[in-house]
Amino acid sequence: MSEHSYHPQSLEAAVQERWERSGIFRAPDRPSGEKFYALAMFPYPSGQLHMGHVRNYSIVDAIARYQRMCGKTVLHPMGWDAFGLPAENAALKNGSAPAAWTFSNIEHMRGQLKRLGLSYDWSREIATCTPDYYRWEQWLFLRLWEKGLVYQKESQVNWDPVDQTVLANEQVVDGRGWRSGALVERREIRQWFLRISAYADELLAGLDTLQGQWPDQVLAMQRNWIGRSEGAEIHFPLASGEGVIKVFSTRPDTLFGATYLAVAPEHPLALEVAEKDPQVAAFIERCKHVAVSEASIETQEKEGVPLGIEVRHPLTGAPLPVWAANFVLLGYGEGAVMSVPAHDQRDFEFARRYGLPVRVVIANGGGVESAESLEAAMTAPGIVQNSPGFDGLESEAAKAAITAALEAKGLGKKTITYRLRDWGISRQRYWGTPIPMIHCPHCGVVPVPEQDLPVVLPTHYQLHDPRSPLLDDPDFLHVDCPQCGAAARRETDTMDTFVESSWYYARFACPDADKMLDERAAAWLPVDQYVGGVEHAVLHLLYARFFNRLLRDVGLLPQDAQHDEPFRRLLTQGMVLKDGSKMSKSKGNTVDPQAILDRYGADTARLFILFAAPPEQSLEWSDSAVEGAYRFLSRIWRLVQDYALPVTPLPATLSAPAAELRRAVHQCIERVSLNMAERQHFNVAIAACMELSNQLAKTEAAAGSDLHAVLGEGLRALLLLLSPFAPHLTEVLWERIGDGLALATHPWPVADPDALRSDTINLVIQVNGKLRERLDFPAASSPAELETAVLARPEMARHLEGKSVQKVIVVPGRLINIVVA
Ligand code: ANZ
Ligand code: ZN
Repeated sequence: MSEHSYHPQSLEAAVQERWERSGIFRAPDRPSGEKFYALAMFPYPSGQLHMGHVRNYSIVDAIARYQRMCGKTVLHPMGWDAFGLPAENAALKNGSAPAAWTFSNIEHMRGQLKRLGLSYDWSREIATCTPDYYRWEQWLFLRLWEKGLVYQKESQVNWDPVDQTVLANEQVVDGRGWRSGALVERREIRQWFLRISAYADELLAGLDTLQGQWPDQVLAMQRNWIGRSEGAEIHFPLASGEGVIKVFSTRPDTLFGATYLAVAPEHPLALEVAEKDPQVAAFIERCKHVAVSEASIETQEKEGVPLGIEVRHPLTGAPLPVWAANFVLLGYGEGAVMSVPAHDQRDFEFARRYGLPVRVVIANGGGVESAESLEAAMTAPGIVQNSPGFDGLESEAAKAAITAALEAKGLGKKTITYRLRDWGISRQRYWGTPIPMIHCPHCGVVPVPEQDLPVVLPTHYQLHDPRSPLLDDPDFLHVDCPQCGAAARRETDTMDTFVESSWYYARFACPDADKMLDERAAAWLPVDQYVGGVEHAVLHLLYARFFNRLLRDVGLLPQDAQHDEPFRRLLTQGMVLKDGSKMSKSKGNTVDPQAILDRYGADTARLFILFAAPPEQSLEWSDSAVEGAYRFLSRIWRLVQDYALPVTPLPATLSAPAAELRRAVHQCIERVSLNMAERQHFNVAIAACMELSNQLAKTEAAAGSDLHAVLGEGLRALLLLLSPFAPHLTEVLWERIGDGLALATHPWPVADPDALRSDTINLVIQVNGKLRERLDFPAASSPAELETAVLARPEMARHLEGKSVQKVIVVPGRLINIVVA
């Protein structure tokens, strides 16, 4: 290695080895002083790092390094989200075992991450597919079962009739099995659910505490997903015989406008009628072929069929017909709706189509609309009419009054409904955490006793078809019932892999604990800065927020506001694009990070990716900008190598050029610091460093001069400021011109207010409001002094010739306007 040229490969390897030996990035068990927990969403070990990873980890590493230099005790861990379908698919394709495939991918990717020089505490590495990790998930599952937060219910799956297996949604392509090509069928099977709905209110309220710390868009998506609706549960007694139909409505003020009821096609009442009525049965059958998603239900043609049943209006007793309709969701509210065609558009279209009555009960501004002339529903709130006993009330007041009247008759109550459904965690897949339950022919469902945990997932199978090998393994399946001792069968469902990623951030604090979490978790949590893709805006982040509360409620995290939320601040990084579209294997437009590392080194890759765009925006790949980042680092290299040592201390007073250079140095410190902490616009921070480096490069200073001393201070500052982005290069250069302290833990530079203060100010000179000149003046000049100085300038004579000065306006710090006539 020549001392005079920049060779990133050997330089970076040497620095990384030094970091590893010194353990400088090890976090202590408990933070001393102020802590900072920096975390990137951990990767799935697919085999190769892609640019999205590089971006994500470069962002977090810059933040972690900055915080470390600010004196905080930093935790910055890394691990692997290692269960999931791709391992099974790969195993089917090339005959490898999923475990072997996964671990060899981890090996390779760990090497790539180390090559990037990320400041991880590798002693905390976690792979979620190891029993040491997933056993705690099984342990928690048992606790939640005891608390009634786990239950089983029938739920639909995609069934591949040829491969005889349940398919994940992503394995269904155009309605067919990805492997067999067979038409997929819907099947109902019993599955396991976590009762996240019990936390809906708390999960919603918690979002308020994240305001300003999480992107608004993510908060809005979470709010929508939880979907809180205030309204009333209303009971309509069946006209013949016993019982009621319950509906949920957000508009009890429109109760007198209800002209019929509509129930979901799978509503028990519809199913009952279908047994005797072939027309109803045929309708229900037709509805089954529409996907169960809300989106497809919203967009379909609204259809229905009368059930031949009547209910009575809860307040007037008037008879209303009951229909089954395809737009009513079984899983929402009560699975039934009171239809108010005059004030709900869906109900309106349905009523017009089937000739059902329309009754206007909300006055819209001026006159009363006649039901016949309505062309669309009037959905706005207003003044209630046609509602005996409630006429003249405003909608909000009418809601309360009508709900109270229902409550008095025992036919309704105020209620809140959430869109959030319970979390189905059963997967009929092999490569996942076994659900620790046993099915006994006598006792039913029996939990695995705690002392028998973990239920270890066997890893020796060769996969030949997509069916879970657990189903055919007698050693796994057969177990004695823990309650009665009879021959019983182990549960073969495994957990959704979102379960593993719902608590890994807490386990990083205590990866070797002999319980799920120990008190180190409370000491390190919450994560101070979390960074990942916006594609996780809803599910992963919601599940992690849910789990954090579960961990609290089983006593593993403290009951205080400080620990309610797992991630204090969230940054969602933008995508990496090439030629305007997302870099992805399927598009064939990827750039392999390995190739960039081999050619330019890690510092260039990191610097490019942080300089190319603010972190939350998408980033367009550019070969020439990568080249530019490399050239910039090479220039820094030369600049520092060319500096004539030693760096001498600053003299007490500086000449004007030295003071000016020093001001530039400290302005740069100020700008970079602001963009590291608050704004997180690393691109602006790097641009400021580039600007300063140009200025330093232009400075010619004789050794021993005050300018030379300031140049030395400037180069040191530059290395400190650049170190979160290009940690290897800066560390090697720091050895040459630094102050002897280790760079990675060196105090972050602070802008000196004295240096920022300028001796001169630059003012605009106007004549009658027109810009004539820009001039430097001593900063301490009074308005009178400024006026005299300007008027005395020979250059002004030209503008003032033949005119008389009426007055001179001085706007301090900005401009001087000479008004002439
Ligand atoms: C009567 C009514 C009158 C309604 C009116 C709206 C306007 P959000 O706000 O999304 O919670 N609804 C209730 N259960 C339903 C189900 N299972 N499937 C489809 N629709 C259902 O929506 C609540 C409203 O959606 C409820 O208020 C109900 O219609 C309908 F002028 O009741 B409303
Ligand atoms: Zn038993």
